[in-house]
Amino acid sequence: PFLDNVIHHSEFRSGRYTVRLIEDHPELFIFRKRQDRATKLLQYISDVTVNGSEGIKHGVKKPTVRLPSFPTYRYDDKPKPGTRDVLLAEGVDGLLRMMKQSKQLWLTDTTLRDAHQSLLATRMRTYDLVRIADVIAHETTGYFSLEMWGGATFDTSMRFLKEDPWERLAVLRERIPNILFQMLLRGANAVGYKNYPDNVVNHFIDEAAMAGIDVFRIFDSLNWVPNMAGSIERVRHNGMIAEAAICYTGDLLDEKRTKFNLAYYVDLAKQLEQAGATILAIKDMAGLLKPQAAHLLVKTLKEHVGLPIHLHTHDTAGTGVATILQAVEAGLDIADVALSSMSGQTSQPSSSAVVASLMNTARDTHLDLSALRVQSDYFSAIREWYQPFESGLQAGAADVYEHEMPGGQYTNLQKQAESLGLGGRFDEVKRAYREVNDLLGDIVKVTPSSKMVGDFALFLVQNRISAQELERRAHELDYPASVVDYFSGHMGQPFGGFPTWLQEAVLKGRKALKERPGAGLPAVDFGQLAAELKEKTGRICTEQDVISYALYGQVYVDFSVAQNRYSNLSVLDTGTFFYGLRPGEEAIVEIDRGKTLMIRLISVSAPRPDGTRVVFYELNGQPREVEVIDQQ
Ligand code: 3PY
Ligand code: ZN
Repeated sequence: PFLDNVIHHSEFRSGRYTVRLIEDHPELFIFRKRQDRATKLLQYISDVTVNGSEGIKHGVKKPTVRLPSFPTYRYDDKPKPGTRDVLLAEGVDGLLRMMKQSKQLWLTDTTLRDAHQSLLATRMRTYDLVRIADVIAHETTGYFSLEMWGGATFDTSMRFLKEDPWERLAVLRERIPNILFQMLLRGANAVGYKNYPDNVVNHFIDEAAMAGIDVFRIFDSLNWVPNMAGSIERVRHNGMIAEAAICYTGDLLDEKRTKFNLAYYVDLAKQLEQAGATILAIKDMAGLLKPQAAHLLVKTLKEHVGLPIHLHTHDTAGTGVATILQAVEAGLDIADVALSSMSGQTSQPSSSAVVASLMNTARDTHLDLSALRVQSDYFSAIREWYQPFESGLQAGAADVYEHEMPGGQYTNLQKQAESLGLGGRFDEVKRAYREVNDLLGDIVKVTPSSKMVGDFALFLVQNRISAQELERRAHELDYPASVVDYFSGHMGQPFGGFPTWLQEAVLKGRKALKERPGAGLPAVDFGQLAAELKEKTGRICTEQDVISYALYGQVYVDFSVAQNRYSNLSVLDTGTFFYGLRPGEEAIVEIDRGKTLMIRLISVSAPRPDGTRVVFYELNGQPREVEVIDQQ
């Protein structure tokens, strides 16, 4: 077990360990009890088979998935060197120099994070990502980076998938050592929905850098630089790439919408350059940046700041590829795309469309279309498993210019609406979303401000209150917690300030913060937190566990309890994880390298008088039975 601990330790995996690894890390001597993992996994499969899983009701038809063939590699096959090798050998400056000299357009593939956050409510499991990881490392080495962590993946993996986000990072890092890994960091909100104490954000950045994140895209949900400066500095302190983002909203080309104009973005970009950003990102989280506006914005920013520019857009209305190409005309350095089967609509524009468009031009990306196709075919097949999380949209929709909802929020808000019984009234929710934006004085909407606008919109729809009625009755209402938080200044300060009438109505005499919230939050005592966590979970925790707990509290505890009950569920194939097994079906589960369980479900008994059923299996040829409470 000691050797096991060492080889799984993040510093050991990242190759950044020193000879003092063992002395500096007492947790290496913590040996988790050997558990009967087979029994725990059978318990999970039985629970799902009888009762369904989160978001998928019992009885939903299990899709048939036929995986296309793709190349396989031996463990000791080394992929060709990529951008990460340049970063490790020549540092940040060396990497930027190399990129500039190359003249090509560089691409970030978002399939492993934003694409599935935007299309499938962030539900894609580590199991499915890892299986294609070797192919990515070997066949598409020429990316700038892979966005594979952060945003909602941290929350969703623990809350819904019962997976450890740190484990996802570790296993992908091991398989893809050569391409930069990029994460989305919500500045002072880290990977959560509220401002955290500075030492939590700093500690999170340190651990993420050590575990293998190279590029941190840092943004603030109100474009408020004081909430980003600390993260930029900390990423730099770790020797990593601080990509600071300006969030784009409104419409630069619309002369009637003057609040977020060119001067606003240039000023913001200059402040971020001053704060120490390595790269400037334009984060068009909703897909509102039209092609000509992208040209104007990139060209103007290039005239005023000296940083490479990285464009992130969503293809919601269908303008994504055109937007990227116009930005390339204006000198864009890096663009975000997703594999074609995971692109379009609320996701990123298609990588193959961009690669093909630039082929044989001065900005040729040098990526291979057939290699992209193999990966796209893989995701096209496994996407079937995630059918219940699809938005139901058949094509792009220009109503995004009305509601301005971030792509990454769309399917998540839809799920939130369904859970409140408002699934059939989502059009009303989208309209209310826009009305709330107008009531707030037109604000930047991205996590967590977008979550607040979404909560506010759901509140209005659920209570059947129109925007006009709200204006009349503002003082009588009790608002959702996130709305109170926003008006209390706990997310920072919006550009142009709060509408006073609404702020007074929401706060009802409570005081609003004007300062940076993190500055007033007491530092967290991680030692005390570790002790508390041990008490709650009965487990001795690693530094990563403690950080997850500091960020996610009860969500982490629930996840940890689920892990104690079921063991590590990321070993299960996705069909079994979401839909369980039918009589006669088999799951082959590799619980450790070379250690495999053959699980065959034989039958499920009728309910007994006490409400339980018995599920009969063959486990590696031996009969086993598991009792489950039927909750249907
Ligand atoms: C997130 O913060 O999760 C986002 O994707 C914002 O666009
Ligand atoms: Zn996005």
